[in-house]
Amino acid sequence: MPTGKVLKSTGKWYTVMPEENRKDRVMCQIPGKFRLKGLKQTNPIAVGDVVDYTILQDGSGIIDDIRERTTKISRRATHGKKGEHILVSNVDQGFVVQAVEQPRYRTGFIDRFLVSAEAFDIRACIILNKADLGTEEQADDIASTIRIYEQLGYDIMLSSIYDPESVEALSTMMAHKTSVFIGPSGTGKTSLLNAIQPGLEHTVAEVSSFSNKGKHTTTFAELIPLDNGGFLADTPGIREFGLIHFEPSEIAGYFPEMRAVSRECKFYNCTHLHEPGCAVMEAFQDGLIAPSRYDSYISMYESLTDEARSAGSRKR
Ligand SMILES: Nc1nc2c(ncn2[C@@H]2O[C@H](COP(=O)(O)OP(=O)(O)OP(=O)(O)O)[C@@H](O)[C@H]2O)c(=O)[nH]1
Ligand SMILES: [Mg+2]
Ligand SMILES: [Zn+2]
Repeated sequence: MPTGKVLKSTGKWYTVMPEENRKDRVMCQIPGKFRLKGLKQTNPIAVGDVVDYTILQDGSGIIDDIRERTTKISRRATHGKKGEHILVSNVDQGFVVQAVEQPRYRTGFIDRFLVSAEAFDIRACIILNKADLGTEEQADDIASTIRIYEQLGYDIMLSSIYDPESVEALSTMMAHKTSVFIGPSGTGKTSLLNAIQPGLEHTVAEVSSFSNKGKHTTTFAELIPLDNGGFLADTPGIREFGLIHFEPSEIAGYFPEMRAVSRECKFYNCTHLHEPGCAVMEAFQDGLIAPSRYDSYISMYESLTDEARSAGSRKR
């Protein structure tokens, strides 16, 4: 039975790349049993999945089995649907793509992504794209943002589709690895993909039609085989990275700068929000934790407790 990688899913059809031929594509469908199996997920088969399939007489395929995922990046399902939505599976590294301007980067988005990447055990990198749009007055702000993440051990880089060196640096980081771009609409994910892999010419928004609200240009996640031996998944823009499967008490453990100091808190179940003898709040006051990071922690903690509360009241 042939094995392949799911590159794209458009509802009914899955585009599968056979393991032995990166140039070939087989259009596959899934039998109903997968829909049942994937009850907790809005998508039973995700981009990046490795599947076994059978070729039918008309040349299309039927997916028979799915290999265990080594990693996955999921976020909360949107549009009022329950459960998780797997953005991509079997990835080595996730790039959170933000823009210097249009739309201006938000550290809250970056931090939610980093927490998820820590939890999913995926290497995380941060891209600040559209560096060419940076103004003099922003320079300090950008430099201090870069410093915050570098000190925490994350890779963070400025890029621009008009700066070939930055594109080359990204491409080098992706060689022989599976990577994914995640970020708000309009930050330039597809543009960077097109720059990394010339000849693709995937649709990007026209500069004139692009508003800061973000018009979604990419509508399906797609995994692209790169000439450098890697794979890169382009995904549709998302406004917020919805956290999944977290207890509020777990969050601090996914903030590297809070993880170590929180052991010194007076109370073992310290929330680091108001308790006396809290080592995290002390570190924050001493300037060892960046205000933007502590803000992100509070915001994530509160959104998860709100959620737990409303889930509890639904049950009653
Ligand atoms: N100045 C500048 N503009 C850029 C850069 N990268 C992308 N753009 C522009 O930003 C707009 C949006 O780019 P896209 O690549 O479509 O953005 P996206 O992140 O794929 O958006 P969605 O598919 O909606 O999630 C386009 O008009 C691009 O030309 C850059 O480095 N500098
Ligand atoms: Mg796009
Ligand atoms: Zn504490």
